[in-house]
Amino acid sequence: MFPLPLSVQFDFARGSFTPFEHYSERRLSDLADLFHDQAAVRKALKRDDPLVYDWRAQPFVTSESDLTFGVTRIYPGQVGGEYFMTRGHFHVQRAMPEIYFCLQGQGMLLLESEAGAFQSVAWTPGTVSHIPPHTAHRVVNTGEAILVFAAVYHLSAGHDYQTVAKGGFAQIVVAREGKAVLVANPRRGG
Ligand code: M6P
Ligand code: ZN
Repeated sequence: MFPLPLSVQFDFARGSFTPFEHYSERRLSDLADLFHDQAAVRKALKRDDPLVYDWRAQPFVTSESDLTFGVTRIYPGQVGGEYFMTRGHFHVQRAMPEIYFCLQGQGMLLLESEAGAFQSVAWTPGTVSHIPPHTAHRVVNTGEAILVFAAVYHLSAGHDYQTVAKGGFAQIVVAREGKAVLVANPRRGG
């Protein structure tokens, strides 16, 4: 017997797939601590609490090494000039890698190793990025439309949000004269 399901179906028009076992969403209030301009976050939250991103995941479970397929959709938007983004995480199992595949939109993948080496990768539809072991990863939507990306990772990898939450990534992505630029993260000091 093969384990079920063997496949899910991605719908390119909707930027989503079925069936899926998990669905979650993150609003600005869930992510308030992520953004560098806390006054801008408070001001924005007085108006409304926009959806920043949602994701769906389908674990493919066997009796051995299991993979999860996920699709994350980041809505366009900014707060304090900083673009909407995922929370970002290390894997609890630090040696576990991941593949991200940009399906729609424009964005940036931020990578930072445990040793503090930082790198950014510009994304357009079709970019496939490898997230190496021991590397924190975050995706930023720098476009004016939704950014959709697929992820494949080990089910047992786990999400460690605490390490990133302490100071964020080395650089943040902000809008300057309508363009996305990377600047040093003021919360990291130095
Ligand atoms: C991708 C995967 C998931 C992750 C999701 C949202 O689909 O990396 O594991 O949960 O994006 O990103 P984050 O957990 O960093 O908010
Ligand atoms: Zn991950």
